[in-house]
Amino acid sequence: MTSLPLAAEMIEQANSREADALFEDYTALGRKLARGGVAIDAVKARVAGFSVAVPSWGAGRGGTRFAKFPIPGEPTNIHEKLADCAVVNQLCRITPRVSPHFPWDKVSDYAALREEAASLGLGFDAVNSNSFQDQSGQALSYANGSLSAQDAGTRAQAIAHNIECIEIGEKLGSKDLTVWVGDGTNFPGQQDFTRSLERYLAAASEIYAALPDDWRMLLEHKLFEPAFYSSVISDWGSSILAAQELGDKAKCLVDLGHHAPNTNIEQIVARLHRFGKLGGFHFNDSKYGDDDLDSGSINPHQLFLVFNELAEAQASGREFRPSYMIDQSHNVTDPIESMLSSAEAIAGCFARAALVDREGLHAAQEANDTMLAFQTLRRAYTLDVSPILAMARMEAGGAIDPIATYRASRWRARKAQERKPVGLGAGIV
Ligand code: PSV
Ligand code: MN
Repeated sequence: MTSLPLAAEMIEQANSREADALFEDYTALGRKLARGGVAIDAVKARVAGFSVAVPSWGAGRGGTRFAKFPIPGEPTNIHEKLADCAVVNQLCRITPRVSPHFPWDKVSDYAALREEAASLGLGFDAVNSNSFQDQSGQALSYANGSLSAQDAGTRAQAIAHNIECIEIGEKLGSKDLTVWVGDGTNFPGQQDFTRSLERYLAAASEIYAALPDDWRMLLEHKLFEPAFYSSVISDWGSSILAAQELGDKAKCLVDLGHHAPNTNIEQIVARLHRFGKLGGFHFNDSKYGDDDLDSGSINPHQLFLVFNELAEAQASGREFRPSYMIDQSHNVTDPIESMLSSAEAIAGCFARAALVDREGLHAAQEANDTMLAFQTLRRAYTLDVSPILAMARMEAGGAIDPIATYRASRWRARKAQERKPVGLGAGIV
């Protein structure tokens, strides 16, 4: 039986105060879109079908590698994280899956965890392995790498951990394993580029061999950090080459914060899709590096352009099955509010991309009418689609104004009475 964390009446009450204004705004936007031959209800139906997973680790106040500033009522384990993710989904209705990270989210009974999630209206998305950090009691250290480590025993340990993640994921109903390794070097000469990649490929192929038929292995590239001179899977080039070598079930995952500043990420999206290797996303935003800021908070235009390429990809007729996840670390906000804000930004870009006059865009491109092509994108980008998102949310039982309704629920203050305080320290979990 489903038992959602917030009282439905509280959401309905909050909505009743906003509903008239929403209907007015929705009607006005509907008229505007109709002038261009677009039916607003059709766009709303597409938005209603859109979803993005939230990361279990995103439910906590992460931190930078320097410090973290916990808040009272923060979740301290996977059960409390699920409850917070359920609050997010109950309010925004587009985050029905949680992406867990192991061993951070380890429990003794995964069937029970799956049931617990289902009772909160949640399922599980990709499982994430962690061979970028040592755990207490771990036999061998990842200080010198994991899947690409020189030491065969360390590689075997990292392989076994990834296979265990697949086994856990099967119990949770996941279908993807996301593999990000922090492997790389801090000094020129520290490791041989080719030999370390060879070791990574051999180890990754052992994990790949353990994938069930209907699973995918998502390879997440990252330019730097924790390794600051070279990373083994540093960019989409290394990622796609590794995915091609591993096989069909290996795809590439694009974390928006894992590129050099000003990289044309939307073009990478188009390339990966063209070669059948676009596996998924970790949405977040950044100004400098892997800042893990809230989606759309720094560069909403880039997020729109990524979704524009996704809309092109979907229309292309080629296989299109990217998995969407948020990957953020909240240092100074309530994580629930940040996830609500990000989910809205992501869905907003999805909606705007759906509103691009694609035929008009293609015609302008064919005619070399640069300004018209640009303006076709611009027209969609500058639309305020918030009435469409709010209407879809309300109709699904969510909140017209998710953050205001969350604040009115006093969820965090209530949890502060029940949950153990989170310790100080550094790091994202
Ligand atoms: C690495 O920076 C990363 O983006 C990977 O997705 C990790 O698994 C995640 O952050 C959480 O640490
Ligand atoms: Mn990531």
